[in-house]
Amino acid sequence: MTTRTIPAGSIECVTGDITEQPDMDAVVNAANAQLRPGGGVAGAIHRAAGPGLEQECRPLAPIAPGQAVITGGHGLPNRHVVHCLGPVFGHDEPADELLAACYRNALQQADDAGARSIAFPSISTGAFGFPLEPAARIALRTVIVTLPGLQSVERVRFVLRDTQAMEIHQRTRDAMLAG
Ligand code: AR6
Repeated sequence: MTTRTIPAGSIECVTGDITEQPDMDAVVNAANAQLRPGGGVAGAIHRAAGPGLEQECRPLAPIAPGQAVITGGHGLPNRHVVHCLGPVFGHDEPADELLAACYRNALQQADDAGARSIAFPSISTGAFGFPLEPAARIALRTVIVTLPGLQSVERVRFVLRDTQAMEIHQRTRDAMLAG
């Protein structure tokens, strides 16, 4: 894991599994509109959380691209799960703005709930096909500009599935914070 600290808080990059971040108050789900289990991150989060999560999600669905809703963590080691619907690349437009809205709205939901730390996967870069490099730039830029306006969130972690995604996020973060 590597960490960079700015006045408003710290931004961490780590390789790993979003369901195995016990020291974070909130984790983010790369959800589907119906807030159902599905594959990828959503499948892993619902598997680890258990059926209570799907039950809590049901009345909150459907959500629109860019939107975020918050639930409890159930069987996860985290107090909150923030469910975001990323844009389907090549379909939901403007994709960049919708992806930025995911990160901004997720941070705001966690902040409103009093969370001090939140872990994100790379939203939209799996089944939804968003290319990793531009997605990383949008994610990092949105976190860097949003953090100073938040009350309680002070630690943001990006949990990346492989070393390539980890290196892209780390390089993007360090370039944005340089100078
Ligand atoms: N921990 C961290 N990152 C992960 C994990 C994990 N356990 N599993 C996958 N990734 P995706 P999307 C990475 O497809 O593109 C679902 O079926 C993965 O390598 O989970 O927003 C939902 O039901 C990729 O880089 O989310 C939706 O229908 C990133 O997380 C749809 O997929 C996101 O991959 C959402 O698609």
